[in-house]
Amino acid sequence: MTIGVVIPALDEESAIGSVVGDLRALRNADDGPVVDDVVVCDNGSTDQTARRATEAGARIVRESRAGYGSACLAALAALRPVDAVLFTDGDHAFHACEAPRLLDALADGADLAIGSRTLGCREPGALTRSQTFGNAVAAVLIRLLFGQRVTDLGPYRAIRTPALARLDMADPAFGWTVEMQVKAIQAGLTTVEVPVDTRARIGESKISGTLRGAVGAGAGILSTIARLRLRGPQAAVRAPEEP
Ligand SMILES: Nc1nc2c(ncn2[C@@H]2O[C@H](COP(=O)(O)OP(=O)(O)O)[C@@H](O)[C@H]2O)c(=O)[nH]1
Ligand SMILES: [Mg+2]
Repeated sequence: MTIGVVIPALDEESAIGSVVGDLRALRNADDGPVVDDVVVCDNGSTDQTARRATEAGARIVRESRAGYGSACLAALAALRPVDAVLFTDGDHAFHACEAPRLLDALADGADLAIGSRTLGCREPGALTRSQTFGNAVAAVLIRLLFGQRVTDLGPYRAIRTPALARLDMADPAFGWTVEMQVKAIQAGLTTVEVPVDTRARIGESKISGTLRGAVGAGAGILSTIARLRLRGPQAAVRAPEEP
């Protein structure tokens, strides 16, 4: 399987070099690279994020529309053709060495492998209270409204490219992660959770560590869940492509 990596990054100059470098350094059993392409989407960083990412071996795209989902969409559009996409954050919260476990889950037949932070070990400070609370609420809602047990909306995840194409991802902001999970349920895709460990991030949180970010993320997640429930499965996903 060829693998492309998507990393949304906003002012992550102190972390992004290690994030990209660690992914680029991963080797499979044949000593070949595990990841074939790494695209960092920078939308509006005022620091050296783009330069550090490029030096470490990533390609950069810039997106003028702010937001986590916009950044992911722009990076996806720039990615070379690959069999599967790995999403990770640019803040050093996740361990690159755990990426092969997410990718193995795809090789074993899953369409979508979500890295669950609640099933893994968390360093002190790795998850804020608002993240833990928001995840718990979202997990209950997904179980009640869509009938699937989930433990996390973790952003560290891998998905097969044809499955991703079916989901017609669109959320420009913080609803992105839950949109993917809920649409995957609606499309009847096979989703598995893989425990991942979480470190305390390098640098300042842009989302859950600020009041504005936490409220925005909470509202974005809840409104996405409500919207997808109201629209129903037919409207939410594309039919599989003809072979
Ligand atoms: N491109 C882009 N990246 C963002 C934006 N907001 C957050 N990020 C990135 O998304 C990832 C997760 O954000 P983070 O601040 O760690 O959120 P937290 O883990 O909820 O505290 C990091 O790589 C951020 O740099 C945004 O508006 N645009
Ligand atoms: Mg983070």
